Amino acid sequence: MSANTLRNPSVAIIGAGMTGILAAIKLREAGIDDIVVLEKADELGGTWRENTYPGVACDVPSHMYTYSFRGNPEWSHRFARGAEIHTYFKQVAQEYGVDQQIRFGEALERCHHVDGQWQLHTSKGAELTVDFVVAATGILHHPAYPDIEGLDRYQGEMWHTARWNHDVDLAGKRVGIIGTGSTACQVIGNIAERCGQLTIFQRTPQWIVDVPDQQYTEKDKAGLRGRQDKLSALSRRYAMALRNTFSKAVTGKKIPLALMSWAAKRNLRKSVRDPELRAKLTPDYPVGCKRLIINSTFYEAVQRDNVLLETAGIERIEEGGVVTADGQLHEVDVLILATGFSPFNFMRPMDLRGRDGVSIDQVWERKVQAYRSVCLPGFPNFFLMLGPNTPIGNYSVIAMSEVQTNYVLKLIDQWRAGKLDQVEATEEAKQRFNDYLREGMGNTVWVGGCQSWYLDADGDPAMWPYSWKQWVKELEEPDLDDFRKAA
Ligand code: NA7
Repeated sequence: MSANTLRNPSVAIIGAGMTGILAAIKLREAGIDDIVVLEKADELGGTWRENTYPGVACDVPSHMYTYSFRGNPEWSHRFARGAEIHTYFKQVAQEYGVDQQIRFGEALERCHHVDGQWQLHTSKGAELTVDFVVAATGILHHPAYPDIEGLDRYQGEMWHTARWNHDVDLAGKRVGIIGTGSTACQVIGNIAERCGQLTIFQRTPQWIVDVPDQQYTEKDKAGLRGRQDKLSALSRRYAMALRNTFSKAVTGKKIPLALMSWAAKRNLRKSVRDPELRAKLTPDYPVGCKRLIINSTFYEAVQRDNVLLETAGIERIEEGGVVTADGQLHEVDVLILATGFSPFNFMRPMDLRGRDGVSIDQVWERKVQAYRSVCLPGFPNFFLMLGPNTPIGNYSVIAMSEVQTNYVLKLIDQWRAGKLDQVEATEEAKQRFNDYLREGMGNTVWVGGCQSWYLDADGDPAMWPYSWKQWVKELEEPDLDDFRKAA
């Protein structure tokens, strides 16, 4: 079939974050321009729009945290700050004309598969009918609020890190922070000096490695301007380094795992002098079991005179502060919830119904699974970006999304060429894929006995247990035998 006889699909993309922008760019490049991007907020940027807490930065090296086709010579540091990443996505969306296709302030509320197409109803009351839907709704999107007795009784200022209240000045205040994940570590490193007193409520200590956060000079940036070749080479170098260290370590390769463990343990030993404090900060699970934290400010902050690391465990919250298991009331003026996200929500809550009216909540009631992270049996012509078991551990989600977008485009090509009307993975293929994932999980560090956001309700990691290379290979070409044949 020649290019001009190809069918031209209409596509709705849900979400204008990193993956939604990417999907729109790539669809347009493929000659598909009947695209609408529905964005519930008034601005694009996803997680980088929502997370504005002090110290917010990406823990993947900045030159790797870009689209492969559009490097950024302007990064200020090896680990880019949230605001500059947000700016980058806005710039790219503008350069590629994608911003024109975004409908801001319009959430997708209903998405039903009817007579071979998707019928959409938005928060503005609009009704749309499209051939394909791409759910680019992000992973770490729904703040998780802790289930602690009395949380609603607290009378001071309180907020989740993803909803930072910039109207409150922390200077001189008694501040409490619940959690010691990547986010908390960044926040603590940034605010400790300003607070009058900072109490960190730690439930579980975390392993941390310190990768120096080099600041890029004007000369560094000038040398990269207009040089996509150099930017790509830099990105490849970081990607290679991460693949050979973190990615191999977490999937159970002995030498990288030993090196990663050594680096984290050495960092703690070298950074924290007081043996009592060091003991409190020492995890009892293997390095990498929870997502390894890359941070160079937390250990210094936690040793300040105005900072207390409280490990007694939270009993309840009262009007004036936090009561720990030893009965002590820690009075605080501000309480910050650095308690992470609910990653298994994906595009929910949304009234999403596939073929035969089956709802996503029914399909995922027992387990959140997909076929190759991208396709859902029962949901034809519907694709997930960064779906379950995308290999998210300490690697660039942008690189992952590019692989997935390429795969999605190849499936859409089948439709365009008239070979498939309904692109739908079979239940059997999904099951086989998930059995294959399960086989690999036993070798990984995520099943090392810790609790983390990687694990689903059954304690199974929603991660990719094999190598990056293997993942790229699996998504290189769709295996059409795994898709339903036309009726
Ligand atoms: P994380 O990594 O999920 O960390 C959440 C933290 O909050 C962690 O220390 C939790 O302790 C703690 N937490 C959660 N609920 C409670 C309750 N009820 N009581 C006490 N402590 C609690 O989220 P982040 O935002 O830091 O990072 C998420 C990802 O963002 C990160 O991996 C990067 O990819 C970017 P726990 O360890 O569960 O005992």
